[in-house]
Amino acid sequence: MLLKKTLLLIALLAPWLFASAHDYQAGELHIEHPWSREMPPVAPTAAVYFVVHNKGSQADRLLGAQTPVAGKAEFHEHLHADGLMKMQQVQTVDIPAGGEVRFAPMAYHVMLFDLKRQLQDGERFPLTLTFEKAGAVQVGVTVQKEPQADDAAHQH
Ligand SMILES: [Cu+2]
Repeated sequence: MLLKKTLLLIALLAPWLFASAHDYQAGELHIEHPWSREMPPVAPTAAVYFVVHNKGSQADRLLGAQTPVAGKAEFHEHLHADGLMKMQQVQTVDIPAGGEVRFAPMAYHVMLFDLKRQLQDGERFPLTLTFEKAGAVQVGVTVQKEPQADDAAHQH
């Protein structure tokens, strides 16, 4: 009896407990916790982060991203060159078989240009990611003030 009640309680609480840890499936790919940091109202750009796990035996490749909230979305990587840190556009991102690629601050990110409005803490906006093999998948990007919830979500 007690066990049943406990399970029921967990089932009821789970959506709130894991509200920030959302994920998506596209074929053999698993896309974990897409998020973006809230930017000041005047900021013309924002960045989107997530982790792509490839559970399959074939490599895949991220070819493009699109969202209705921005005029343009590009893949960027961070580089250290001559003691400086800069970011530069990459056309595609390889997702190795059985591996994972982390889009995170100071690493790969999806850069959004020509934002049509401020993205605010707590909202979720759609982003379509197109993969060479897995095809197109729409994910929901959660806007957060801080990255902590994301870090916590990955401690497993
Ligand atoms: Cu960038």
